[in-house]
Amino acid sequence: MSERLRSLGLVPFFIQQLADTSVFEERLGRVMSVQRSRTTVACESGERVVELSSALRLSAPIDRPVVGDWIVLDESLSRIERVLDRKSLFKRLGAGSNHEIQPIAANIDTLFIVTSCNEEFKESRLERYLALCAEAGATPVIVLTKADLVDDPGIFVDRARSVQAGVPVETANALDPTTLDGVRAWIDSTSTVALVGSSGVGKSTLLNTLAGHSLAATSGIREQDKKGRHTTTHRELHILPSGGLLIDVPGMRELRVAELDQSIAAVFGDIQLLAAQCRFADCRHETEPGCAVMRAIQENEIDARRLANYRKLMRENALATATLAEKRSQGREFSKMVKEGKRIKQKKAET
Ligand SMILES: Nc1nc2c(ncn2[C@@H]2O[C@H](COP(=O)(O)OP(=O)(O)OP(=O)(O)O)[C@@H](O)[C@H]2O)c(=O)[nH]1
Ligand SMILES: [Mg+2]
Ligand SMILES: [Zn+2]
Repeated sequence: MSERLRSLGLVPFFIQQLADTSVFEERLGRVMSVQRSRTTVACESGERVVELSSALRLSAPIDRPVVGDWIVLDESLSRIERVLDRKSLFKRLGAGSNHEIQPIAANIDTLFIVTSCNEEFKESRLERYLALCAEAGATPVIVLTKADLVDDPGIFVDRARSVQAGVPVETANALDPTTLDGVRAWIDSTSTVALVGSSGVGKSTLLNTLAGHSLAATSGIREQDKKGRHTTTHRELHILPSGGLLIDVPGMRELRVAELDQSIAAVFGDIQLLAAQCRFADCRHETEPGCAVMRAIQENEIDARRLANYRKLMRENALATATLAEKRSQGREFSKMVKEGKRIKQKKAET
């Protein structure tokens, strides 16, 4: 395997998908960014802007190349012919009225869920990110930035630790490289880390400080509400000079969930465990007698916010999953109708 492709994160999982690697090496590439119709890939011979094959252009968003993907180019090295199977995929339900699963970043090993030691910090948002991370198949790390701006970052560390047992929490002043040893421990020369979190939490700042020079633009947050200015506008994969791959993801306003029942449950293991002790198997943990979850809330073992968010995510997920299923079946019905129409037309032409 070439050194350059290895430093881009190429591992046997992808090579195994190619019948003859010696032919393919110069045609293999990794998607560094996708900006509208402009797709940039890095390959053995350097970076190039490429097109998509017509089949890929017409495919569903989830099947099109996304940042982090490993792809195979055509012989002229100007068009993506194939997207290799992904090791992991961070995705969400498209924002607004676009009811479609939108891929965010592919083939990530670790997800840095970045949040700040200020009003931006919300347990419910972390729970949402963690559920999406579990579904993606990546290892989550909560990174608490702006630890330099509070007297006691320990309060935020405790709050972050309470969100899901076992998830590592690292604190940082994203502007100061001497505070980043904890964060650095999660980065190695061949793995890929994606940075996600609200606008203004310091994702690009962290990237720049880890790199030792400016790779991405950053800008101040609004003082009155600590909100960011959506400085980063597209997702981009960066290679650190010391090795390691970081995907900087713009702050997302909406992070809707769909099709991830089990992954939500994984984040709320404590509630699941209690629910197993409820008297009724279909207990909704509202007013039912013998409800172990409500009892735990009364006894302050879990907080009401956490249960409310669990319910909210499960409800949102069920609704979105049903809508998606309906949309897909309508799509299938429609293509059946088109096929049937064609068949009748052909029959008529024959007679
Ligand atoms: N004091 C302090 N300031 C920080 C820290 N991290 C980020 N900042 C500042 O916060 C502001 C926003 O940082 P960015 O890196 O642009 O935030 P971002 O997460 O990339 O935001 P988007 O690109 O909009 O998603 C900048 O002014 C940074 O200097 C930190 O740990 N400590
Ligand atoms: Mg940014
Ligand atoms: Zn119950």
